[in-house]
Amino acid sequence: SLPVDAIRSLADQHPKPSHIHFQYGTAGFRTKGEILDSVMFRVGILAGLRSKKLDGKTIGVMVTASHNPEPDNGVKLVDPRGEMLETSWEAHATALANAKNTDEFLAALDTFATTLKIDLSKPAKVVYARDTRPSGPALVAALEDGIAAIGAEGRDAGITTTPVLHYLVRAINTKGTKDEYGEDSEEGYLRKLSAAFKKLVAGKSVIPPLVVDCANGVGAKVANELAEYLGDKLRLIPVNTSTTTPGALNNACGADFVKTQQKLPSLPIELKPGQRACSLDGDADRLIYYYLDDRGQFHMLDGDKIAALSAAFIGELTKAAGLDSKIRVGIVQTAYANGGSTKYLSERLPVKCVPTGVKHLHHAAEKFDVGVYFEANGHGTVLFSPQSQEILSTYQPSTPAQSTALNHLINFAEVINQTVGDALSDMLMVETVLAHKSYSGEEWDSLYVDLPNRLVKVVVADRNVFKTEDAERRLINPPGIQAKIDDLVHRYEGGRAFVRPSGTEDVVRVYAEATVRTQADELAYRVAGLVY
Ligand code: NG1
Ligand code: ZN
Repeated sequence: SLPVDAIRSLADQHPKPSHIHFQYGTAGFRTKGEILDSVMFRVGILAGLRSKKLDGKTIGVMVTASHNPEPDNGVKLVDPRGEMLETSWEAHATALANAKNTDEFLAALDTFATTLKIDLSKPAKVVYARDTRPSGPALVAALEDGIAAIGAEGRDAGITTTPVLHYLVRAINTKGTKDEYGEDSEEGYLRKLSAAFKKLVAGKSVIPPLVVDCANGVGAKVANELAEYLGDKLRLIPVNTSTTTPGALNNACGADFVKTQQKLPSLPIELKPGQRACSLDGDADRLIYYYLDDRGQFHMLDGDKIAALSAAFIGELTKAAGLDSKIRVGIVQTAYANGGSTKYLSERLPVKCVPTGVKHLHHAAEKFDVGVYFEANGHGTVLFSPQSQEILSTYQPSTPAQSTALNHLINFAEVINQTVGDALSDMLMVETVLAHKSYSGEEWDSLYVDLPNRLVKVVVADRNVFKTEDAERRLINPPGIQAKIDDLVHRYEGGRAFVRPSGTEDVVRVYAEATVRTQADELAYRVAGLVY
């Protein structure tokens, strides 16, 4: 049965603020850090119960608000394979977080454990980490109270990136099995990635140094460590690494800033023409590249460009290895993918469009032998199915060229963090492809031309009335609006626009693209006018 007394006495120390409704959204709970104490405590208990439900497998908890402002914070659960929490548990998390007081919370827990048939006598293990936000330590303390209250064993992974935490969860749960993912430590992660990268670029000419904007967040710590492991193979220049300067996190820098502002972040060094640089977001699970051309003009290489670069390369490798009939490469995008990328990719490979949110992308990518998924904002990874991993490890190449390609594929699967989007791992993947193809940023950029686009937020009375279909590309409610959007879109050359409620902010997002910059802007603002 539930350790009611232990839970009660600790729960009383973490009361829920009365006027607030919490929601487990696409990125877990996310709001101002100062109101999250009760949520953290309850998530600790929930993680313990999830672990018990899954026979004592280790569950992950990440405390971060990613690219959001410094005063924000958040928390999300990670399932045993390093993936996002199973969808059906999101509603349970929301219900538990909103129980009004300790009595209601205990009653909700009891019903929950009974309905889900959770065997409370099972052991429970939780591994947790946080980013660099000032609200982090207190929130982790509340989380630890929850973990202790349910009698789970907690492991503190300290301050690290979201993708490292996901990696840890998978590594811990596969330890000693034939699917062992890697050593279950941050060093193990760094060793795995850097070793695979070094094999991939062995014999390639010297790679020019890479500026890495760390958004003044936790990525700075791991990027600095990675730089040591990589040494001369790839000289990283981590910048925006001020993790203790108040207000610096994600401020005028980082992947989200670059993507949404479509301009250079503030950098302490000047980029030379053609020199490539990249930005991580506040928890290092998003990556955006860019460079300035000879005229000083800014060029962004976003998640779509990363998908195009890497998918094409994997396709070439499978062909060169003689495996193209056995290993089918596919791409998963969302409605935010630039129309230019969708055109380029669908002429070459199968492309699937799914609703926003990593879990949708991840699950769709699992249906391919090798599934490449990226959100335009730079969150993404590549998944090798168990069958294709099996093929790679047993295949007998018949020529030296096939053998080389096979080894590259094997190392490619190692350099990629297959649990979740990982800025640093994706960066090594990009650098691998650039080195193999001897591409500059400009050559990579020229794979296809991005359509000018504009993303705007609209604050509405109730975003929940906005309902979509067709992977969020069409609005079905409020009635009548989609017809008006269609009308507008037809008037713009290369026009495309859609409206959807955000899953992480209390806003509705409007996206528009068109052949000409001013037209894309105009279309976005006119569509926004329809929902306002
Ligand atoms: P919402 O707020 O639902 O648009 C945002 C991003 C998603 C995803 C999630 C989770 C955009 C337009 N949306 O979702 O792609 O990354 O946050 O962090 O970038
Ligand atoms: Zn993030």
